[in-house]
Amino acid sequence: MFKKILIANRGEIACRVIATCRKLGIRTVAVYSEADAGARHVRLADEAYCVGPATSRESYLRIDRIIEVCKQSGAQAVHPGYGFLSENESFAQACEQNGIVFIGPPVHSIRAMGLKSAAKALMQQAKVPLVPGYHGADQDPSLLQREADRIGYPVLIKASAGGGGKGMRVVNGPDEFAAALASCQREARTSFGDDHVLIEKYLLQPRHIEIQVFADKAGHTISLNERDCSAQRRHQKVVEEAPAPSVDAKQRVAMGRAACDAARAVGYVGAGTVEFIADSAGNFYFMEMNTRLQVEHPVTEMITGLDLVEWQLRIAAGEDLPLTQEQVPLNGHAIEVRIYAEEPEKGFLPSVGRLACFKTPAPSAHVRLDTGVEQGDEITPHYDPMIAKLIVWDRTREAAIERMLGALAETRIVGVGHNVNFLSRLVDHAAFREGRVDTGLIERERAALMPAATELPPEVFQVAALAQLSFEREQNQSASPWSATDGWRINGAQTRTLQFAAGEQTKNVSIRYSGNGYLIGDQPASVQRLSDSDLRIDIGQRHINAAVVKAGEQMHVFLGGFQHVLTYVDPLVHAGETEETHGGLTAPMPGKIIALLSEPGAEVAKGAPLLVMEAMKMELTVFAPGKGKVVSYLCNAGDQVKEGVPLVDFLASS
Ligand code: MV4
Repeated sequence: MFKKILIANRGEIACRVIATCRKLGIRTVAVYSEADAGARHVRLADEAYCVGPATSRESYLRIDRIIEVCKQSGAQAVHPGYGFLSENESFAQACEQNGIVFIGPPVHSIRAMGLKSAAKALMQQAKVPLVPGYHGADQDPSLLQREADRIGYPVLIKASAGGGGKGMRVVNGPDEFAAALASCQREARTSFGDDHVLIEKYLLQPRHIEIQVFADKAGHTISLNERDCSAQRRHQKVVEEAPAPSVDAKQRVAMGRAACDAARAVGYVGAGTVEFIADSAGNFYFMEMNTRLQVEHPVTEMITGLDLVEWQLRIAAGEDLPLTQEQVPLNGHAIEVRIYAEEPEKGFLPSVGRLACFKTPAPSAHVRLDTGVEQGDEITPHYDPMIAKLIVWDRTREAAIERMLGALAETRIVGVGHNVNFLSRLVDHAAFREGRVDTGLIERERAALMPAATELPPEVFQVAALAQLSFEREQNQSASPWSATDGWRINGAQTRTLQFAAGEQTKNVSIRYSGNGYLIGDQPASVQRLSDSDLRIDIGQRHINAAVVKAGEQMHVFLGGFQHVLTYVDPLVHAGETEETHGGLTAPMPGKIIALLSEPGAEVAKGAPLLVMEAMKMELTVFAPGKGKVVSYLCNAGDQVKEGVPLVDFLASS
């Protein structure tokens, strides 16, 4: 086994790999960008080296620097994690040339799966089921049109060099084909430098089911069951689970065999994932093979009890697979959700900021949390906005769903926008509970998953008000008794009215002081602090367990499994203020302008989409803040913009 390895990655996956290395007594070398100098993976590793500025291209993607650090530190092998250099042939090759073991498949396997058309031809030879289609070398447009007509509409045109949903066009009929082909080729040429396409029958509402495979250098290849990753939003996976609710034992064996055939066909070694799409009739078809460890590998670990990173290390060090196909366990059910720094309420706008509060459920046999950040760390705009993966396990799928809802309810994140409430609604949704998950679910159910801001229950405001009083009381206890600012003592009044705002809604809560407690209306109320944020509240006969975290004027109320954000309108802070008018429209974060959606002079309604930009690997839309006029655009498609740069000269109408 290796004595020391380098981890060419950051964030949660770097931390994940370090954990297994520690267990096996392997020393770890981290690399980091200037933006990550204080990151958790740097804190956990035995040694760490800066490889460049924040931009990935200048740091985590610098093959030369990473090889240099291997030599300098004496690392014998490199674990690439996922993303960055994990599926980069040149990197795997550079490792080999420098006598460093690449903890991943051989260069030829990465190359064979990199090009879709060539991979499909190989899969056809290996008798792996393929979606009916055309993947030939002849790219004559009239031939492609004839092939599409033969396959039957709808068809999907895919860029051969594409992946992860980029460079695809759905074509619904023969007369749409030529234009869609031209547009797909144009995108493929600019994005991948290769305009080769293939054509497939387009399956409606498929499930995304993938098989984890492992192969050793002796040629043994086995599958470790499937994962269902159908719950996606714009090709970003949101929830993954194992086993797949739609797959029975027979189909599992068939898919496992097909996946092993696919891996053998490219001489695979190490951990890999063979992606299939499956229709409602139980047919499944090869899509692509990911030649790396995947983000969602923990659900497979939970149902098999195996450490997949340990297997990767052992195989890379030349050991044989420790189990035969028949010995692979499948116990219970595991679900993973990806907690992202993004705001579902604002069109999933990525969010950046410092994690003022980051509390997660305690790890156990049922709950696992993989993360690269801790409370106090910052989510920056430079990398993927994933904050953490929350993984649960239980005996049955139903029990795992309840575990997940409980774990999400215990998760408290303040300081950046996040999708925890959204995840709770998704996992609790009837379609998800019933296992009716396909790739269109989130889009179809967006109204249920992102309910328009409704009036919050009065209880939320009452909890916030009681929490505010308890915070004030605590502050005053540590100061001189004469500095007490409780409204009723200053004014000698018996009633204190606290004002809160939540979205468009404002609410006053009046609380009367009564002996050693409070009265809300005619209900006696009390509040007890259990920790810095946990509260035990009694209102009338009701006991309420809640938590309230203050961040400036914001009060984050965690109640009944959901997080509510209120603003406490502190009269001392707001004295003398006048209402602010809306400012210009500026870039919410650094990124690239993708498209302008309106035109100068256009009169638009509140919420009208004005432009699309790409930031943190996500597309985000900038909307009109109110009814008004687009005076002019201050940017063009293709521009790289810094945070805060004005994008649109917008004139709000009164
Ligand atoms: C498809 C398809 C329907 N029919 N191919 C999207 C990403 C890439 N890996 C393959 N993708 C798809 N290929 C045919 N012939 C639908 C998708 C697809 C999809 C696949 C898996 C998970 C989510 C998806 C979301 C939209 C479309």
